[in-house]
Amino acid sequence: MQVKAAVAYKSGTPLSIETVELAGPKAGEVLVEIKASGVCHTDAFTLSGDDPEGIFPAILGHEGAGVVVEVGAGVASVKPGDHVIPLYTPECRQCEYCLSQKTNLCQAIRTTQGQGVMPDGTSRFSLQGKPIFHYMGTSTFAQYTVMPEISVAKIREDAPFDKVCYIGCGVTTGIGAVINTAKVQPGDRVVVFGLGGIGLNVIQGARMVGASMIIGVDVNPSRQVLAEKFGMTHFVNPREVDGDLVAYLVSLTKGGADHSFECVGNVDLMRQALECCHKGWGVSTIVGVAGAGKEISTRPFQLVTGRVWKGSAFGGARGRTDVPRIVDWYMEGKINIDDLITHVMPIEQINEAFDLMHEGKSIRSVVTF
Ligand code: NAD
Ligand code: AHE
Ligand code: ZN
Repeated sequence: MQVKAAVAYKSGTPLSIETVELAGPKAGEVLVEIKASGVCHTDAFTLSGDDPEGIFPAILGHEGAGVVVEVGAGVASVKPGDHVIPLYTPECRQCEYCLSQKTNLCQAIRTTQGQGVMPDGTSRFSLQGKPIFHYMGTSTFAQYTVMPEISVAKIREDAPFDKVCYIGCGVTTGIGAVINTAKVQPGDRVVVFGLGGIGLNVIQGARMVGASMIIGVDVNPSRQVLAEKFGMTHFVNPREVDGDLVAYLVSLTKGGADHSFECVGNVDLMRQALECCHKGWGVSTIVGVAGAGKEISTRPFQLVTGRVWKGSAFGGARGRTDVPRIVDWYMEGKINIDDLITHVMPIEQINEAFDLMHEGKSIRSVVTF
């Protein structure tokens, strides 16, 4: 079939709206009509050329919601008409990783997903006979996309696509990092570096679990008002701090944070996030994605003296199990998504969504089809 899609031809250039060819789902795959898709900083990261796995031409997008249109042979868990959220972290429930119950990082299709193809090694997308690569197994910047069955979470049908698409990455990543990965406890003092689409969800999660102090750190002062609405108790603009930021945060938290989260993707901030943690027990969770060639560093003494460095992908969530529950939380009013979706636009204007992100003017832009 012919489908409208935003194609990334090469790194560092705007996306191009094209009509591309999409082949139907093969065995174990599903064809999904994407109704809405958020634009995450990771899409911009890959488009910038900083992603070691970046591969072009590709159809980016990994924060979508839509409807199953057709299923391939052997697909049993979803049927045409089902509403779904695509999962860049699938959940096969059969691989060593899924069965371990120690991680959400299902590895059933990770190799081919990273190569931009379906599990059989081929792409379903093409243009003028040449393949276009899939992205993160989802490619939600297309009106229709094909995914493995294990890469979709079935959700309730009364949930609005243009809101719950954000659960496909940002909401789940932020709240999940707090609940699943860090396991923040009531009364904990929390520091969040980066108050964008992910960091504000970390703040929302920290408030949900009863953190007593939630400090937000961002160089963009316009983030303060919204962050306070989501539960931030103190705002710190590093550019307005006299002297060392780490010492300032340790003092503000009266000895160091119980938990910190890096939600920017900057390795210098990752070090500050670790070092502002409390001696003996503070845990720092890296959520931000750093570019090719970047490495983190600290004095090993920071770890010897009890600080812990962790990382979190997709908030430690098992998508097919956890995503429908998070959609329920939204529909029950337990979490706020609406105030974080600052811009909605047709797919034709997707490059404006990237501009707004880079200018610090949006939290989440959602494109619709
Ligand atoms: P965003 O652009 O919405 O927000 C980034 C925020 O960081 C902005 O508010 C910006 O002002 C702030 N910032 C930039 N430089 C800063 C500095 N030096 N000090 C303090 N604040 C600074 O991005 P996002 O969508 O929230 O994504 C954040 C990061 O999380 C990205 O690296 C993204 O790739 C990553 N991410 C990771 C996962 C995961 O599963 N681990 C999932 C989604 C996104
Ligand atoms: N491909 C990059 C890493 C990108 C990355 O870390 N992706 C996160 C999700 S970001 C969503 O916005 C993730 O889940 N990673 C786990 C995985 O298996 O990809 C690189 O550095 O090569
Ligand atoms: Zn994302």
